[in-house]
Order: sequence, then structure tokens, then C-alpha cells
Amino acid sequence: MATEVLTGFVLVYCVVFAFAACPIDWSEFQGECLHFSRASRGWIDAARDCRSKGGYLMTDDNEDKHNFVTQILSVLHEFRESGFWVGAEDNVFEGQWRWLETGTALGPYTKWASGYPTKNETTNCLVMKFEGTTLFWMDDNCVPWAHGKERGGSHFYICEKPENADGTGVIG
Ligand SMILES: [Ca+2]
Repeated sequence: MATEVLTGFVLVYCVVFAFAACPIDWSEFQGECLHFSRASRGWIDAARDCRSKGGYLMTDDNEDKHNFVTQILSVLHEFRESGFWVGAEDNVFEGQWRWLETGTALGPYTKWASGYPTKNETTNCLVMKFEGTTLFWMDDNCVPWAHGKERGGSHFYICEKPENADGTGVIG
């Protein structure tokens, strides 16, 4: 009896595991897995954390994906006033924004807020923030800073990796 229960459990577990496109805590979207951080960090630390999870800071290069992320972040009401790092920067050459994942230039799809990017050599990392119900891109300091009560450069972030990047869904 115990063996039958165990066999049944292993079978169900394997079936569920085999069809899980993304690890627990990751959302599936068109062949990719997205993880929404619970902590805020500087961009460089955020990128490092994504790498430690087998991924990279998210690439936001098409409208379908941007809308999907907007929907998820809209539900997280307590995060509405926050920013969310994605994987683009212009650290190497001011104004030449590139995706971390591929090294390719941003575009043709872009979602810059009005007045952004600010063409400032101290704001070289891409953050997304809500203006009303729309999620826009802005440039910000890559490392956390504070001057008196003002502070910035620390945000929540979104990691991305392809489905099955760490073997999830293959073994079972
Ligand atoms: Ca810049």
C-alpha cells in the first residue's frame, strides 16, 4: 500500500514537473520565464542577483511583453510607486542604450517617458515606472544614492530566462 501511494506520488510529481514551463515563483510568457523581485537593489546588484538565478535582467523589447508585465505589476498595488529595473544601460557610450541580454541597441520598440532619456552621464540604467496606468522607461543612477531625504538608484527588478534554462521540465 505504502509503495503504491509512493509510486502514485512520484508519477504525479513527475507529470506536473515535466509540464512546468517555469520554476516556482517565475511567470511564463512566450517561451520565457519572468521573476519579479521582492527586494529593491541597485541595478548592478540586481543584475548579479538575476545571474545567480540562471538568468539576466529582463529585456523589454516588444509591446506584447510590455503589456504582460504591466498587467502583473498593476496587480501589485503596493509596488505602484516603485520603479522596476530592466536589463538596459548606456554606461559604455553615453546615449547608446543596449540590452544586457543581447548587446543590441534598443528599438524599434521603445517606451521612454516624455523627456527621457535625460542624456545624463550619471543616469545610465533603465528603470520602468508607472505614470497613471502606463508603465514607462526612464534612466536612473545605476547605484543607490541618498542626499538628505532624497534617495534613488534602488528599485525592484525583473529577471528573465528561457524556459528550461536550468533543466526544469526536462527531468521527470
Ligand atoms: Ca546616460
